[in-house]
Parts: sequence; structure tokens; C-alpha cells
Amino acid sequence: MQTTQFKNRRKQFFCEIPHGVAIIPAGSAAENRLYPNSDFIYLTGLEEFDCVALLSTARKKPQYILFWKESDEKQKIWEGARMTIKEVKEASGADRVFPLDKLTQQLAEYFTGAETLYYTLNIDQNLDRLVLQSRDSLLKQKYMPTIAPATIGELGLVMEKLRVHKEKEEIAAIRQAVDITAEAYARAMREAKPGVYEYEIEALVSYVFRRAGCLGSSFPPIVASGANATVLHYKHNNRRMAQGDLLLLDVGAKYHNYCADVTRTWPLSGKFTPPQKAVYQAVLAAQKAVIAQIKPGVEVQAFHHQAIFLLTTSLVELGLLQGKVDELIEQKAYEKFYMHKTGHFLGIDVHDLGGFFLQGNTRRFEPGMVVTVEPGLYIRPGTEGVPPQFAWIGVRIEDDILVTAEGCEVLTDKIPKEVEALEELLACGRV
Ligand SMILES: [Mn+2]
Repeated sequence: MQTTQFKNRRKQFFCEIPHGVAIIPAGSAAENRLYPNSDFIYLTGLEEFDCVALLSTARKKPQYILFWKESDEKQKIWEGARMTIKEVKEASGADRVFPLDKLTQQLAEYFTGAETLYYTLNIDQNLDRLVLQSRDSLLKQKYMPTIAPATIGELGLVMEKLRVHKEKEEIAAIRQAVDITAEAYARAMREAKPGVYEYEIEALVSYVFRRAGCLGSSFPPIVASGANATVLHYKHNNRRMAQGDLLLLDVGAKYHNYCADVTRTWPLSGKFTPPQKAVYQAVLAAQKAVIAQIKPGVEVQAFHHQAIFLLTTSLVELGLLQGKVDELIEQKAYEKFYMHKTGHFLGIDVHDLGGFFLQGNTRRFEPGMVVTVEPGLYIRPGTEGVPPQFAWIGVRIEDDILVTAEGCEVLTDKIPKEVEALEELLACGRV
């Protein structure tokens, strides 16, 4: 673990919470989560559950405190031994490490003197109760000269400010996650054929990720063939793929805590049919145009509006919508075929902190931000005015984009998406 990197982050964090105390839980292993809370990982570098970090600027010197659950004899047998308190202190660089069951007692101590409590409510209700009760009991001490955290500050807003710009180590980790994901795509494009089950491709992708040392996927893999490609969060992955299908694969490796998130759609037979190609090219053109606009200073929401404009224009050209483009946009007619946002921030969380706005203020792209760009079209028959040749075609194309000083870099550009490149690649190994 690179402790200086995390120490620097905590230094920045301390600047954001003057006269404050922050509580950042790792989350509980008992919840069956795969990964600890991302804010906790970001500030401590510890990839561990059942631990709470407390960061305080209420006293002269900023303080970094951990509450750690040591394993008892039974847990050592069933789950293996966790680090001892001494080992955690060494590994984390914390000023002090207390046993987790001392949390209640210590909260009162560390809340004293802080004006603001930074915390995210409604994630862990047991912890909420503990934290709020400790604060309440201090606020009620009317006959003592106690300063208690009168204000509750939103920890998420502080974290967003820090996490929305990626440091070079974070970008390097995302690049690694992207490389591993690219390998999974190379394998999947070779192996996915009519007659193969979707879960076989899921297994292949998971194999590539684990073999490369990833803890797992950034999110449950979507292996959606044929009509399943029109289901946005399809997760059964149990269909036998057939001749003539498009396969929509939406997967991402999580490497050293950082996520990749990539979607490609390709014809299993190796060649797009004319209607598949028409829809595919509409999505690809929109995706490339949107990416070309990304640079510092541009509003983040602009890329979504641009994608809607381009896709609506194509839907009219394809005969899937009738009318004037601006009126169709006004009426949100495109939502029949394009019902999700065009991208999201990417980092430790696959849907990382960041959005179109921050507290009502329009967010603009800045160097170091990483976002996905993932327009799509999903055509279900029965939707009014759908020509039959387009029925059940689902296409999404998603890349991971790093905003640079001059413009942007497509981190996932080694994974083919051009029609010719895909057809050429798919022709190899197919008769
Ligand atoms: Mn995505």
C-alpha cells in the first residue's frame, strides 16, 4: 500500500473539514458486499470490512483514528485471522487504533470540540443511531463548556470534490482495469458464436478478470444476445445464442479498486444485417460525435443533450420516429428507444461520485475526470410505428474517457467498435 498517497489525500480532506469531525465506515462483511465502502478505501487505502475511520480537525493537530474489529478464536477458524490492532496501526499510519467495540465511548470524546460532523446518513442505520446519539448527548450538556457538532455536513459532497478528479495513480489503475477488460473482449469476440450460451461468455470474462488478479467485476456482467439486448440491466445470461443475433456485452474489470466499464455490440455470425448495421451506425456516429466534444470547460450535461439530438435525428432517418427533430426532443419521443443517460463518472465505484450538477451548479469537464460515453438504441416491437425489420435490435457502445488538458483520451480505444474492424476481426476463426 502506498501510504504517502493516502496520507496526501487525508491532508486534502482535512483542509475541507475545518473544525470538523468525519465518520467514514468501511461497511460490514456480514452484508455480503464484495467491496468495502469506496470513501473508506479512498481515504485509508485499507481494503477491509468491519472498520470505521474517524478524521478530525477539532484539535490542534489533525487526527486519523481507526476502530478495528479483531477476530476472535472462532472467527480465526471460520474466516481466517484479521490483522491485529498493532498490525493495522502499522499498515494504516493511523494516529490511534481502537477496538471497534470502543466506538461508542470514543465518539463522545472525539466529537467534543468539533463544530461540524461530516457523515452520510441512511447507509447503516445502527451506526446512524450511535453517531446521532453521541452528538445529541454532547449537545445536551448545558452545564459544561462543551463545543458539540451543531451542524451535520454532507460527507458525500466533500468526497465528491476530492474524488471527481483522478490522481495519476488512479488513472494508472483504471488503465490496468481497461487492459484486462480489453483482453476479455478479445477472448469473447473469438468465443461467442451461435450455439454458445450467454453464461459461457460470462464465465470466460470472469476467468480473464480473476486470472489477471482482479477481485472481480465492476458490476454484474451483462451478456445479452438477440432480444435480450433490448433489456437494459439484463442479468440472467442463460440464453443459447443463435444465428443472426447481435450480442451486447457490457462488462468491466475492477482492478486495484478501480473500475472499467465497457460495452460492445457485435453480430455473432460475423456480419451485420442491413437493419442491424443501420442502427449500429446511428449509435456509433452519436457516440463518436459526443466523445469529440469532450474537453475542459464543456458542460457535462451537454454530452447527454447532444446524444439525444443525434439519436433522434437518426431515429427519424431510420423511419422509427416521424416528425420534426426539435419537437420530438421536446416531447421526449426518443425515450421509446433511448431511455438512459449517456454516461457517468468512473472510479472506485462504477457509477462514481459526480454528475451533471453539483448543488445546483452546472458541472463542467475538467482535466483528470473520467467518464463513460454510452449511447444506445433499443427497439422493441409493439412500439408504435416500428418497421418489422428493426424489431428486437439492441445496440449500446460504451467507452471510458479521460478528460485531458487539451481534450480527452479514449482509454478503451483498443477494443474495436468500427463496423469494418469488427467484421474483419470476426471473420478470423469463422467459416
Ligand atoms: Mn456504464
